[in-house]
Amino acid sequence: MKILILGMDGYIGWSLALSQLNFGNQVCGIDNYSRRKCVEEVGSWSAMPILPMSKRLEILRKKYGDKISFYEGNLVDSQFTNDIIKKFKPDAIVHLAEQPSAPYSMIDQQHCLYTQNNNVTGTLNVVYAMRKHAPKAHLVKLGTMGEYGYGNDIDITEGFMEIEFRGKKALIPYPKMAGSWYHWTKVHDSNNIMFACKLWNLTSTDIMQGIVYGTRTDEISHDALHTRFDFDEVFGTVINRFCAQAVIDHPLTVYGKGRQTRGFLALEDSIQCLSILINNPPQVGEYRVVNQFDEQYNVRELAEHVKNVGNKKGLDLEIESIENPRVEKEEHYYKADHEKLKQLGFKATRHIDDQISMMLDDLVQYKDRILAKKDAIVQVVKWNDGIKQSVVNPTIPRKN
Ligand code: USQ
Repeated sequence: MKILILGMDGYIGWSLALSQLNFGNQVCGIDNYSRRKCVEEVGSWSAMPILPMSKRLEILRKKYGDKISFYEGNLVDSQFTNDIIKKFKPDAIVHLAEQPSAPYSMIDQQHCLYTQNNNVTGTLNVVYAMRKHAPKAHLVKLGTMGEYGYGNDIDITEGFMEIEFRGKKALIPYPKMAGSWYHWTKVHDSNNIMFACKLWNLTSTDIMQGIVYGTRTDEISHDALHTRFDFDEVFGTVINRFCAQAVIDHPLTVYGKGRQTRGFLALEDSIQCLSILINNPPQVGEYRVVNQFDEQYNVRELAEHVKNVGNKKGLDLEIESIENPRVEKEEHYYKADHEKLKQLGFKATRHIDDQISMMLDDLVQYKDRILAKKDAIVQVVKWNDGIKQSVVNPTIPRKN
């Protein structure tokens, strides 16, 4: 198969490229290196050094020859997006090329606008280019579990739900109640892709993915193949941050009560899910939604896992509850379906404690690099500048 990976230089994009090449597929990657630049902007870097793309490609070409190609460019440039899709004629387009950080989108108006424009315009350019040059391709789009929001009083279904209203039944998209400007971009993308499928008979899988963690996949067999690993306040995600904090004896930073519950997935298993979806496209013209995560934990439980695994390695770790810089529920009901991938054959292969153990072993080798950017660990992005929250959700009308 011909697989176009949008965002090949990223955490998941690079790991996916290695795996798809290993399967014998032809891979074309694109990236504008915005992740490297944005992480630098917030004063950090990847804990494990990653090679520049030119060197990454040298390594891949030695093993896979012309099965790998790469173009630097930006999806917001519609000409570029058109040209790539026209030239490569992909069977599947895996779209990972978005600004992925909620805190980054919350820094200020400029960062909000950048995130919204980059993500929404980029995706619209992709569907327009598909319509023109690859209408039969399968768009595998990375959305997020955060599109549904956290703190729903009812279970979360996979994309659509049945309702009965005033005596009639209907299947409707599950309500979206995202919690950051970034998460809202994914909602806008979902709506736009659903509409494009209806309008032009395009085929897409929209993946509501949970939080991915880990330092490696099976294909990352030596240091030169490392994927990036962020631990700063803005781009690092919670388990990865806790592991990086652990190896430098920094207290594990639990925001608020720490009862925020999320779905989690090891990097290796995220790649497994993407491969399953690529190999099992939906019907032509279908807009399919899958919830992609393995297990759910709250943030405090995760900190306990990292602490316990760390203790066994002789690390004396402290869990610190700090003021929550975000506007989010710190305790809530959470139950989300995640059956479709299992029906397609997904089986989790990684246990969280084994992964944490491996991450600690990997990261300890780069302790000096994490220490060098220690200041970037502390949270400074405040989501609402301290504006007090109303007890009643202001977006829901009060009853008189
Ligand atoms: N948190 C802490 N301490 C920290 C960092 C985070 O308690 O040091 C808490 C946050 O307050 C939040 C939870 O951990 O309640 C998750 O935060 P996160 O930074 O790990 O993840 P999030 O901002 O939700 O975003 C990440 C990815 C995003 C993806 C999303 C999936 O950056 O691209 O869409 O996870 S999900 O969370 O399911 O929406």
